[in-house]
Amino acid sequence: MKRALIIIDIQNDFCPGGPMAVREGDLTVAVANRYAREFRARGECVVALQDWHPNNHGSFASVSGEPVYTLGELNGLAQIWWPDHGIQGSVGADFHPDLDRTLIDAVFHKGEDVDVDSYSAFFDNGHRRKTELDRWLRERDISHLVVLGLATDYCVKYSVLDALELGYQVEVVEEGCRGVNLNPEDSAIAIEQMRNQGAIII
Ligand code: VGL
Ligand code: ZN
Repeated sequence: MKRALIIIDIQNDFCPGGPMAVREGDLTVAVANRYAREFRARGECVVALQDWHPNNHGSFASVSGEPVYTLGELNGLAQIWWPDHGIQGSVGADFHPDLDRTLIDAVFHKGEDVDVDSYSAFFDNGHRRKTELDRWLRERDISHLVVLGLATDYCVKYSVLDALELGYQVEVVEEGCRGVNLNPEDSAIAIEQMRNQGAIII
């Protein structure tokens, strides 16, 4: 059984001070670094994801003209209109400065297609297109994922649910995750959904 650590979207825009700040988002950094050091010390892989949108991404409230954090529809899929975030090449899209990049073996991007949002590390929200992550993991016979990062109720949740569906064993490091919580219960509900689908919450 080979394992990989999957670090989800620990980017400046999702940390305090950013346009889409997740409360205590920056507290995930030390946890990520600690796990990453342990994985590397055992010769296991560390992978990081980045939300990586073009500046006119269809999920942006600035593009739809709707108020931020309200619900609408983008190409037939339910869509929350987000503040501009994760713009390719911007400082905001960069990893948090304290995240130790020297421990990361591979970086994967998601959300590059303007027409569809992409919370999961594996698929867009319409499950039409797949990132390279699944193939990269399979090529290395990695069957067990340890997941942490931002945000519990969006990118962490959808990445974990897709990973379970793809047949991975998944552990979620709860202390290494924080949520957007548009409704205060959202992260707790997300943790329960992940657990119900077979994830082990540690
Ligand atoms: C995320 C909403 C939109 C996340 C990214 O990283 O959880 N959520 N884009
Ligand atoms: Zn996004």
